Amino acid sequence: MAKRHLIAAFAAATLLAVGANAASAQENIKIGFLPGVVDPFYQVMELGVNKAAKDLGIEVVTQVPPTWGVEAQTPLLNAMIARGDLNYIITAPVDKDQMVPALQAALDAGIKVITVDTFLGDGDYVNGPVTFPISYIGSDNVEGGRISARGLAKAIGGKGTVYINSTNPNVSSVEGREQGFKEEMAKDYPDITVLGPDYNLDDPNKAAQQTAAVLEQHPDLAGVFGTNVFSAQGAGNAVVNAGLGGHVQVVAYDATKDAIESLNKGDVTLVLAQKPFDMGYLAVEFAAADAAGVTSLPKRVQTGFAIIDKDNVDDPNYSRFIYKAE
Ligand code: T6T
Repeated sequence: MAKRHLIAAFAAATLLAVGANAASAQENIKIGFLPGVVDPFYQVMELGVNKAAKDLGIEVVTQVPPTWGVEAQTPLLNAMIARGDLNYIITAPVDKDQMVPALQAALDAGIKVITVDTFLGDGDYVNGPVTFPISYIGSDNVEGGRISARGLAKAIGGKGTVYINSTNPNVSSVEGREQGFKEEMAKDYPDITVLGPDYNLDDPNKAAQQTAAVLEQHPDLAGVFGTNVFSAQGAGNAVVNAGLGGHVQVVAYDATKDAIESLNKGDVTLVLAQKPFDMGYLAVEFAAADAAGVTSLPKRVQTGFAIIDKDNVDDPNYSRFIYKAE
């Protein structure tokens, strides 16, 4: 064989070998997916995880906590570690500090961690207090809070009292939303007073009761910001039950069908759609890339928003981001 052909044959064989290694790295990894709770947001994220797993030929084991909290998420995480067959865990930590030791234990057991939607520590996995996760893939929730503040301020004509209903303290996602909302109101809207947050522990009934109490105490309430699916749902129901639908403006984080129905009825002003499908899909791709030897994965990926109002809700460029879990 001429030298030229020998070199070509060697190069082809090397490429094949690299390809085979990459393929086997993907085929051999097994991923655990542990979201925050059962809700439409994480159901769509699971669709993204499963689609990427199918596309890449990777096995995924999913466990979903029935309620939001460290006491519900930790035993499922421990069980995932105890299986002994997982290489990666993709998870939304339900508390930015309290979930650190259990996830550090996963790493110590040889399982690499990617966080989606929520972060550990301060979310800066390069210079912050927690750096062991491969990446944090999720929305810029502080910016989402600012967008919500601007939307609500505009809807109430730049003055009045507004109220935040949220889930739990120390959850990076909703904490960021509250922070961005308050900062934006303090910066640009001196005639708006912000009440809350009240914490509903991710229970829509509690959110409704809390909002009903605020409506009673503040009959002049102009607007409500619900920082996630169940906060917005409960707070929105309280507004409607008080006969104030369309009068008290509601901004809803998370584009569930329920939120969009309320938008169409005029009971909700603005809906922020996150991109949970992208978060799930990208996280699986990151695990596969890491297993294949990629070393330059970004430690932070922002997935963006679609901001849905009554003028664009039927535009497919926006409506495609409504959470459809089936
Ligand atoms: O808003 C999402 C998620 O981003 C948040 O971390 C927790 O609540 C949701 O899952 C919606 O219920």
